[in-house]
Amino acid sequence: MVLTLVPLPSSVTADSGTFALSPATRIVIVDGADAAASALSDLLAQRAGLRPEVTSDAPVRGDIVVRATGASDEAYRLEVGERVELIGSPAGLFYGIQTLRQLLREDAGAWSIPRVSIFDAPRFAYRGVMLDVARTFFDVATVKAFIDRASSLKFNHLHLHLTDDQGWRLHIDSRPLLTEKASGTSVLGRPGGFYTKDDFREIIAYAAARHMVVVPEIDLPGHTHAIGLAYPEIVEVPVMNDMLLAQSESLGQPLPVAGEPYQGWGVGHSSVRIREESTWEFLRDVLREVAEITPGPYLHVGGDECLGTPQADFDAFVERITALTAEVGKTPVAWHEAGSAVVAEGTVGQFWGSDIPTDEHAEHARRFADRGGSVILSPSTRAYLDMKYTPEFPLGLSWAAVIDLETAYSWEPDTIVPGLDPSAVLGVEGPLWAETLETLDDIDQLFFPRAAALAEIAWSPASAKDWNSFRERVGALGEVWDGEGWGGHRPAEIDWSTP
Ligand code: TNX
Repeated sequence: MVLTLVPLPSSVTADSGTFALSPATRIVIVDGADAAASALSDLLAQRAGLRPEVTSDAPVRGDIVVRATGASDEAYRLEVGERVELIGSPAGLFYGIQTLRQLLREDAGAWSIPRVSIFDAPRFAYRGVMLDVARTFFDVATVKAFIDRASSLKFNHLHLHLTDDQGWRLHIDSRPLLTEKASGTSVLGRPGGFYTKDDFREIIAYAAARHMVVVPEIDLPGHTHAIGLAYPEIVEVPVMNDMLLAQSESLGQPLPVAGEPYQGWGVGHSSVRIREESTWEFLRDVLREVAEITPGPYLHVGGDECLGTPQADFDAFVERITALTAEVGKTPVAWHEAGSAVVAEGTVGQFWGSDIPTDEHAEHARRFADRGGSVILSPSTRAYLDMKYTPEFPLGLSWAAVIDLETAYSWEPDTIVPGLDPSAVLGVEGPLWAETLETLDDIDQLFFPRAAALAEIAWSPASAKDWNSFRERVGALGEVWDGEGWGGHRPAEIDWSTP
């Protein structure tokens, strides 16, 4: 029998037989595993129509026991036999429940779980996905739905790309014009929007309950056209580049005009005024407020695609903005270009070059490790969730690559950047840029099943990676995702019928 698990656990043994669920099945809480018990009860209600009694009585045969260890790691143990025993830290119990979500099976109206013995813990500490809410604004409900999907695959960081040329999406009390004047539109005439601080706190709490840490990004010093709609005195006039002009021409998209909302998707034309002290007053206010409402350790400050910015200005900016981020109490994260500068000690670099990097990209990525930081791998030719699956796929872009499922699966984070010590690899992240996305269904189309490939790279031991095994296991997950009401693409290279 194929165990339909993605990501594959670090150790799993399948026994014969099943554990049958029935209206008499109880959930027994041991040592304060209340949150896990209620998450499990919700899962069984939603998927199997059962509402098990939750109790702290002594467990008996036929019960599902959830036991909290109080550890702070992400490991869990799951034994399914005459009863079910799930043991772990709070995060571990949550991941054990995601494993159960994938194991639950229905046969002629009866629900069961195959007998298994699992010990599981992740390979990487940082397992991220990114949603671009700047190019297309997605409301709180959609972000929560995205968190549901990502956390089910054991991702533990949600990077929100909150600002870009097309819009500013988070309210800042000290700079109220940002959301008043610079959030009204998205790319290509789509509606805009923004999160109030309460909205943002709601997203953070929803993510935290699913063991995901929110990483807010304020993209600087480029990708800042929208700031000019609110505070024109701190941004430069747009600087055109050949790629932008060619793209605008071939796609029939508008070019940026200072002081007007930008609705094209070409990049590299905007910058804040790097040498103005009023810019730094603005940045201090913004970063302080973002840090204040962000419980997680990271604050992403961008650094990508500053095509019109002189190198010396860019480097000076990066040095100062990463220092400022540390000053407001957060670990800075920046796209790998920022490695050209002397980043603050401990800054995390996010590599988005090709899986066969140019010497310059690799050099920039290594600089973060030289400064005591680490690197998140998001090679755009493998991990970008916004690339098309096939040249004809209706959604997504293809500037980096066309990424079918096998391409998304078949890469190894430790060896992407030559000369980078594997101990400096913090983890991986799949960015989902939103130039071509309008709805949750569009998000699902690009997310499922490729995010499952990335999840296995992020979580499972490198030695367990096997395309044929993955292919079989992911095929069986189509039914699970359907059962959750999650859509997605079902590429023909996979057999989606249940074994
Ligand atoms: C490159 S990746 C970008 C984004 C675009 C994306 C589209 C990176 C750091 N910058 O501005 O949205 O390509 O795939």
